[in-house]
Amino acid sequence: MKNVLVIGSTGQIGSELTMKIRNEIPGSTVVAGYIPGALLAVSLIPAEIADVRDSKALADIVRRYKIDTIYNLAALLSAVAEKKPLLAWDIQMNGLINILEIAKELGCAVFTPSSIGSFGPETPRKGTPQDTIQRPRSMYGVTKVATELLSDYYFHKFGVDTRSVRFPGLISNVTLPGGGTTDYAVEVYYSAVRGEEFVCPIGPGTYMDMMYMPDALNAAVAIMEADPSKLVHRNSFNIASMSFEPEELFSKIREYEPTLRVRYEVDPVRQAIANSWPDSMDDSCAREEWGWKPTFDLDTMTRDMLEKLRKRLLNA
Ligand code: AKB
Repeated sequence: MKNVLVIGSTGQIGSELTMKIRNEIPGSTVVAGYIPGALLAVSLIPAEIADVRDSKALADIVRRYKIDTIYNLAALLSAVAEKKPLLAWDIQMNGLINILEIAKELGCAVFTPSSIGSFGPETPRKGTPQDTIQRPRSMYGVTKVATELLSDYYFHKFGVDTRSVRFPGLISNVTLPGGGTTDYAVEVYYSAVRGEEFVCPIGPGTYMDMMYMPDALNAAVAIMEADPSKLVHRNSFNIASMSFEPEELFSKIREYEPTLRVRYEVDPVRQAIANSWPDSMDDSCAREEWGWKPTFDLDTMTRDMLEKLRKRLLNA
């Protein structure tokens, strides 16, 4: 990776990934792709408007900056994709095929994340295997399975270097997610630090895989840097670090913020999606094929989240 384009650079993953690659990959140029109207931090420059649906403009950026690796992070998350399924399809699928065509023509590697959302109710819930039933019932999930298949198709058919991981719910203290099923696990930390009551849209007992952002960013970089001769799989690898249900998360936060108050107001759309997702994935293929290893668990993540948010939100 030398000249990298991050599409969706103002989003939850993109805002941190852009800086990480710049800081950690020596000699890299990272172009921050954003859509008009997005709030662009000055630190993200060089930046270019990069709408995945505008393939001519994208190809122009790739040519001008001699891009060799594209991180395609443009997506509507699961709950919002249920409300706008056609827009989700347009961004996730038409956008992806534009990127893959450009990659084929101009010789780029492509990372397009998949998700626990690519699984469905028939998938084994515990220890979800790498290769298993993927029959999601949400539009987000449908686009994620299609993303995996299309990315593998471009690899096998045209030799495009596509690779990716299935992200769990991502928890970060920097940029808030928007419209996901797992967002509650981020938002509750903000409520805890602000001393506000948290209204939880996901019911007690609902387990989902979750991950702290630093581990997710490590995975996104490591998979693209991995030795291709060791990769049996490509699109996409299960990666896991922790799985919890809301009460376990709240008890952990209360160890450090004892006054956290929570009330449940279950959102039927998010709950139905969460019920169809795995409880915990088996990530042994990622560990074996490219050395994946998470560094945060629920306790270390909670301490770090609270410390960073107290500093940022309360100056404490
Ligand atoms: C969502 O909840 O939609 C995302 C995901 C798990 O892919 N965070």
